[in-house]
Amino acid sequence: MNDILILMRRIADAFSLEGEILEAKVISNGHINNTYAVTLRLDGEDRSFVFQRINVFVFKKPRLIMENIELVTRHVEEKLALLGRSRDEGMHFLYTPQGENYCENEDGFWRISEYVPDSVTVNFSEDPNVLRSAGRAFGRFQTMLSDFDATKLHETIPHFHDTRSRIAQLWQNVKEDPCKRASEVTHELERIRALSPTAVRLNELVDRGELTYRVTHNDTKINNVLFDAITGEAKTVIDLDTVMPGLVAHDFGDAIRFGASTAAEDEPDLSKVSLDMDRFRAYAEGFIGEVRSSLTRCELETLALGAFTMTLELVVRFLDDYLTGDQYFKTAYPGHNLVRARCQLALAEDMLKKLDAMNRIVSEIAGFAC
Ligand code: GN1
Ligand code: MG
Repeated sequence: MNDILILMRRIADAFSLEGEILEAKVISNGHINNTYAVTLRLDGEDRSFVFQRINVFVFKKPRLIMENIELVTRHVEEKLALLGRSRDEGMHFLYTPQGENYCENEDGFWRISEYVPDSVTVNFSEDPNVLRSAGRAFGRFQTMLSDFDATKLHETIPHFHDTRSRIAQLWQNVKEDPCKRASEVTHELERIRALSPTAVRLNELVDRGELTYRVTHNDTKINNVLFDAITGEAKTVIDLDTVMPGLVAHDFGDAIRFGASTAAEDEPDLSKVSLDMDRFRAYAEGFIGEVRSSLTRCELETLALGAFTMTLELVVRFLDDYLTGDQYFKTAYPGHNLVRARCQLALAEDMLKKLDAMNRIVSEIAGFAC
C-alpha cells in the first residue's frame, strides 16, 4: 500500500468506515485544504467519499467551521423539507463513533463526506449556460439562507472580505517587508494605491448603514458548484467553510472574478486576461433571477462593484502572501502568488473599464434604471 492509502485507511478507521480502500486520488482544486477522492469496496459495492484535511494555519478553530456547516446544512434541509423536497443533494458528512463530524489526531483535522453521485466540478467554462446555472445555484443558496440568524454563526476567519483591512494589512507587510520582496512589486503597489478608493466603497456603504451583512457563502468560485454529470445543470454548492456574515456583492463578485474571466486565475500572459461580458450577463441572469425579490436596491446596485472589489481584494491577498513568504495559499512554483496577483490586477483593471457596462446589464436584468 502506498503512503496515501495507508493514511486514508487510518482516517477511515477513525470514522469506523469499513471496507477495502481501492483507490485514493488527490483532488487539486482548492488552494487551502488537502482533498482526496477515495473509493472503498463495502459489502461488495464500490462507494466513493471525499476525505479532506483542513488547513489549520488558515482555519485556526476548525471545529467552529464544522459547527457552522452543521447549522447551515440543517437550516437548508429543513427549508427543503417544508418545500416538499427531500434531502439536499449537497455534501453530507460522516460521524465518528464519538458523534462528531470530524476527527482530530496526529494526522491532522479531517472530515469525510459522501461523494455526490453523478456530480462533476468545472474549473473553467466558456459556456454562458454553465455560468447561468452556477448563478442560479448560488442565488438559491443565498435565498435559502435569507432567514438564517447570522448571530448563530462563528466568524471563522475574522475580517475575511473586509477589503479595507486586507489593504491595511498589505501596507503593514510592505513596511516590514520580511522576505525583502517589496522592491520587486513597486508597479503593483502603485496600482493598488490608485485603485483602493474604489475597492473600499463597499466598506464605506456598510459604515453609512446603506449596506448590511447577510449570511453569505464567501467562496463562490465556479469549482464550488457541483454540476450534474448528465444534464449539466448545477446541483448544489459546496465548500461551506467560509459561510459567514458577508455582503451579497462579495458572493456575486467572487463568482464573476473567477468564472467570467477569459483566463485562469494564475494566467501569466496578461494579454489573455479580461472580463467576458457574455458570461457576466449569464451569471447575472441566473443569480439575480433567484435573489431579486430579497435584495435591496443598494445591494443590486453594488453587485458589479463587488466583482471589481473581490478581484482587487485577491490582488492584495495574493501579493500579501508573496511578500510574507507564501504561507497561506498553496503554490505550485516559486513566484506563483505573484503571478496570481498580476493576473488578478489585469482583470481588476479591465473590470473597472467595464464597470458602467456591467451596471447597465444588472439594472436591465433587475428592472431598474441606473
Ligand atoms: C481559497 O481553497 P479555495 O480555492 O476554495 C480562498 C478563497 C480565495 C481562493 C482564490 C479560506 O479558496 O478566499 O478566493 O482561494 N479560501 C480561503 O482562488 O482563504
Ligand atoms: Mg474554499
